[in-house]
Amino acid sequence: MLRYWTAGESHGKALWALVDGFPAGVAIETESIDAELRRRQGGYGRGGRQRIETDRVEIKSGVWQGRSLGSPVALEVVNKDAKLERLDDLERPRPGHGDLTGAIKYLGSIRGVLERASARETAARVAAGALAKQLLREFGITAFGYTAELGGVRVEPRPGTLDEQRAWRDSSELYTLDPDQDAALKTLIDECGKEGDTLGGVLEVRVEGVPFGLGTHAQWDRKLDGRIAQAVMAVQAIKGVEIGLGFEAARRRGSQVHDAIQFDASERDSTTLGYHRPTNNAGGLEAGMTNGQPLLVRAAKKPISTLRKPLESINLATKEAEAAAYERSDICAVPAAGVILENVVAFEVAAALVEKFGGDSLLEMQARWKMFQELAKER
Ligand code: EPS
Repeated sequence: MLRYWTAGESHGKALWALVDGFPAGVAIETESIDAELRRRQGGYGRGGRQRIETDRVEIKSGVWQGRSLGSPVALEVVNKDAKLERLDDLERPRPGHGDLTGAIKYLGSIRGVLERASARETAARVAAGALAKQLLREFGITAFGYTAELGGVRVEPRPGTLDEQRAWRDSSELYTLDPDQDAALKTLIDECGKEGDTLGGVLEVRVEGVPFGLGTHAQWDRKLDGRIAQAVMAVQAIKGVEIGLGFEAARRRGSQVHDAIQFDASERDSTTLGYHRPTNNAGGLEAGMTNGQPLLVRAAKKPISTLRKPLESINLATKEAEAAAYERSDICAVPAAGVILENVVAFEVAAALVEKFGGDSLLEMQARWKMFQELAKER
C-alpha cells in the first residue's frame, strides 16, 4: 500500500513527507522534485514569502545510489523563514481560515492552528507527488495540471499536443494553456490587490497513459474517483471537485453523457487495449475504475482568506467586533494550486497502480502489468 503523511508548520524548521510502500528499483532524481517545488512557488500573484524561500527537497531515507529501496522515503523541505518560536499569537480570527474553529476545537491558540492549516504544507505534498511521478514515468503515465479559470475568467485551452500544451503552460505566468491571456489576468490580479482583496479559480488535471483497471467498483473506499476526490478536496482552499463532465452531466440526457464503446484490434496499445471512446465525458473513470481513457479532474479553489483589507471579525480576548488580522499573504495562489493538484492526483494514481500491479519492486510491477495486458486480450 503506497501512502504518505506530512508534518511541519509553516514557520517551523521544515516540512516533511513520509512516503511508505514505494516500490524498490525506481530511479529517483532530486531535480525533478525540485522542479515541481519551484513551480509551486511561482505564478503571478504570490506574496513575499516566495521571495524568501527557495524550496528544495532533501531525501533523507529510502533511496540508495539513485534508486528506491522499498523502504520508507523521508522527504524534507527546509523553511528558510523558520521563526515559529518568535511569533506571537493572533487574537482576531480570519474568516475562511481555520483560526476560529481550530482555536475552539483545540482549546488553544490561533497560531497553533494557522501554522499547520497554511497552504505552505502543500510543499510536502508536492514533494511526495513528484516522487510518485517517478514511478508513473516508468509506465508512461503523465499528470498535467493547469489553470482553467481565474477570478471568474475562463481560459480555454489552445488545442495542441501534450508537449505543446506543456510548453504554453510553462510560459504562462498564470499556468494557463493560453499565455496570450496573461496580460489581462495580471491586470485583474493587480486591481484586486490594490483593493486589498484576493482571487480564486478553477484548476484542471489530466492524467494520460493510465491503464485499464486501477481502482475498483467492489468497495466504496477503494473506488479511485472517491480517492482522487478526497485527495483534491483535502488541499487547502479547495471547495469543489468534478470528474469528467462533473456537474454538467446532471444537466444532460444519458445519450449526451455516456461515452460510446468502439473497438479496433489494430490499435491495441497498453493503455486502451484497442477500445476507443469517441468522447471522454466520464473523465476516465467508470464505477470507480480507470477505463483506459485519460483522467480528467477539475477543482474549484476559493480566494485566499487572508485579506489585506480585512473582513469583520471578533477579538477573541474581548469579544468585541474588530477587523480580522492580516499577515503577509498572496493575492492569488491559483497557479500554485494547479501544481499541487497535479501532484496529489499523481500520488493517488501511483497508489492505485501499486495496488493493482503489486508493490515490492518496479520489475515485478512491470512484469505483472505485461501479464495483465496479455490476459486482458483474451477478454
Ligand atoms: C505559503 C506560505 C505562507 C503564505 C501562504 C502559502 O507563507 P507566510 O504565511 O509566511 O506568508 O504565503 O499561506 C496561505 C495561503 C495560508 O492560507 O496560510 C506557501 O508557501 O504556499
